[in-house]
Amino acid sequence: MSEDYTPPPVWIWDKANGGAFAGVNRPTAGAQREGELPVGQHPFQLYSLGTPNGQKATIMLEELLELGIAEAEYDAWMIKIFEQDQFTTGFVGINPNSKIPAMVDHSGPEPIRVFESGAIILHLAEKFGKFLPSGGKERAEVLSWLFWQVGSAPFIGGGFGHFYHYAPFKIEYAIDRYAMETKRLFDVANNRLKESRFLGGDDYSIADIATYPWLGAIHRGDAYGDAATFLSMQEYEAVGRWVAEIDARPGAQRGRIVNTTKGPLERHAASDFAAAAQAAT
Ligand SMILES: N[C@@H](CCC(=O)N[C@@H](CS)C(=O)NCC(=O)O)C(=O)O
Repeated sequence: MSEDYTPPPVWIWDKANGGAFAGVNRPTAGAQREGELPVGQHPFQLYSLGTPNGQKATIMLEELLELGIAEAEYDAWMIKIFEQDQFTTGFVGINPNSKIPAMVDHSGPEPIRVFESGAIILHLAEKFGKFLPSGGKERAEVLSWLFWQVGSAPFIGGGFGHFYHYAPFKIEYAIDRYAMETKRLFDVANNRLKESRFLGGDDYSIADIATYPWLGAIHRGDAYGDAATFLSMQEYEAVGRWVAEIDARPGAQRGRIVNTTKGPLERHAASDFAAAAQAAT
């Protein structure tokens, strides 16, 4: 592997080239081993991990529970992506893309699988009529910001985060390209949040739930080493105001720590948060 590289006529997979993700990434899809998914008692079964994409689903579920909607009770099972849990027959059966989060909705006559974080929070918003306006320009605005986030996340994570933090050597061209795009995305959000309390409008919505785990982690300095300094996060004051407002929401606080070492590794009941906090002391 070298920085001075001329592509051959045909690309051939070299396992050693994956850097931090060498054990995970493959150029093929599909199950790699047998394995069933556990199923708990609650209507929603979530198979995930507490990464920003995983947090979108758990924040949404915890926000619904915070509203007193008991029908949104869920079991969160941990999918250890570095141990290749996403390649079992069970997981691939609910997400052919082998990425967390994936969910099964058991609340109806037959189980419904939902994969892709954006699809999961949209499914829940529609099911419970929460965090998504019912129509008109308000709904269009929330969906626009939701899909903006889903489309942008790979430039931040797979682009900037990968080349700035995880890549085995630092490539200036790649870091420049994705730092520029990540800063541009922060500026898009900052401009919007200067004129609007939340991304979709006056009310907190699934657009915020999708975007907050990504922008919040970088703005707070919790992601990719010292990325907050590198990307001059102090320039994005309106994003900081919005992150602080969501940081204070109990549902967001709980949702951020599910399936992480800071909270319950698996979540099956509200009491799991207190148990995890006590175990940590
Ligand atoms: N577009 C997907 C992306 C999900 C995603 O990238 N998940 C990562 C963790 S954040 C994953 O499961 N990676 C495992 C792998 O690539 O094998 C979504 O939003 O749900």
